[in-house]
This record gives sequence, C-alpha cells and structure tokens, in this order.
Amino acid sequence: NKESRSSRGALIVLEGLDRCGKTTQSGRLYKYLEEQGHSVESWRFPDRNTGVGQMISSYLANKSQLDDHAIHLLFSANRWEKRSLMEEKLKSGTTLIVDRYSYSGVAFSSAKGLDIGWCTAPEIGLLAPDLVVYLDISHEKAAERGGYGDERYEQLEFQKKVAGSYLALRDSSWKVIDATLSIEDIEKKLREVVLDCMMTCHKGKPLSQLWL
Ligand code: NYM
Repeated sequence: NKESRSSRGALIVLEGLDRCGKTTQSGRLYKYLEEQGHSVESWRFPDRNTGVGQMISSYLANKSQLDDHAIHLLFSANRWEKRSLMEEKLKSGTTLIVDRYSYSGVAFSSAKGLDIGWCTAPEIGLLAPDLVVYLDISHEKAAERGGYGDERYEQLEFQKKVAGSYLALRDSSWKVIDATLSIEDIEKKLREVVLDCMMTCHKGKPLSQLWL
C-alpha cells in the first residue's frame, strides 16, 4: 500500500566495548525482525569485505602498521564507501542493524590520544543513526568473558580508555542497556527500544546527518 511504500527503514546502531555482546545481540535482533516480516539487514563496521576494509583488517591483525591518523581515516572511509547504499536501503524501507559505527571510530581513536574534534570531523555528513544502543559493561567484566582475542585494541588498559571515551560521547538520546544481564533479558530490552524507534521512522521521522 501507499503508506508502507513511502515509509523508511530505521538506522539502528549498537555500540560498546569489545566483548560486550553486540554481535550476539545484532544477530538475535536481526533474526527476530526478519521472522516478524520486517525488511531488515545486518551490517557491521569495519566492513572487511572492501579494499579499505582489507587494509583495516590487516592493521587490526597486526600484519601492518599505520599512523594513528591514517587508520582513523580508513575506518571513516569505510563508512563513507557504504553511505549511498545505506541511504538507498533506508529509503526503500529496509531497517539496518549496524554493529559499530562512527562512535566506535571516535571512541577508539580518541582513546589513543587523538583530539576528539579531529576524530569527529571526517564523520560529518554520514547518516545519523535513529537509535544508538550502548551495551554497557565494565572493561574488567568484558575481559572475563573468555578473554580477548589477538587483535589490536583488545587489551584491558586500552579498553578502559575506550570506555572513558564512550562516556564522553554518550548523550541523553542513547539507550543504555546493562550488558551483564542475561542474553534473553538484553534481547527483550533491545527489541522494545528498536520497535519503538522503527515506529517513529515509519511515521515519517526524516533522515538526518552526523555530526550535529
Ligand atoms: N574500531 C571499529 C575502530 O577502532 N574504529 C572504528 O571506526 C570501528 C568501526 O575495530 N576493536 C575497532 C573496534 C574493534 C575493532 O571491530 C574491530 P569488530 O567489531 O571486532 O569487528
């Protein structure tokens, strides 16, 4: 019908420290929404499938070295190269669940000591999420979850700094969910805020841009 053709999808972003459970929750949310008959896709950044994504992947695996500014801009470029497709999907009514976005970019790079304003600049003009969900866990608790992998950044002291950066970035519009709850409880809370957001978008909330 006319209404559903003109209504857009929602841009949902999940953020949090490494091992906070984002990937598990994105997967479960995706499955749920799909089963409910929504048009939905599961995305993640970095998107390691592109040329830029492969450079990022090699950096994260410690197989290449890059200046902190250079890798920051690659992460940002990786979002820019997906921007038009993202807009197309949203406008055609598909909801996107995105595992990490610009906030990861700013939080991880500023945790290395880069200026926040400098980190934010290349993100200006990307699509603004309709909802940011922060899965909240302390760096100590996250580290207890089977330990970190071998990737760059997956270290206790660094994650502590990242947590501080996220705290500085958070605003009142973010939905913060306690990531130490059971998988099912988190899933339930997540569904609530997401369905609510999808409804708002469906009713005609316009798409907007970062970083305002
Ligand atoms: N990361 C992720 C950044 O440093 N900047 C970014 O812009 C993004 C999207 O990459 N430790 C970091 C956070 C993670 C790492 O992400 C890889 P994942 O979700 O483990 O694939």
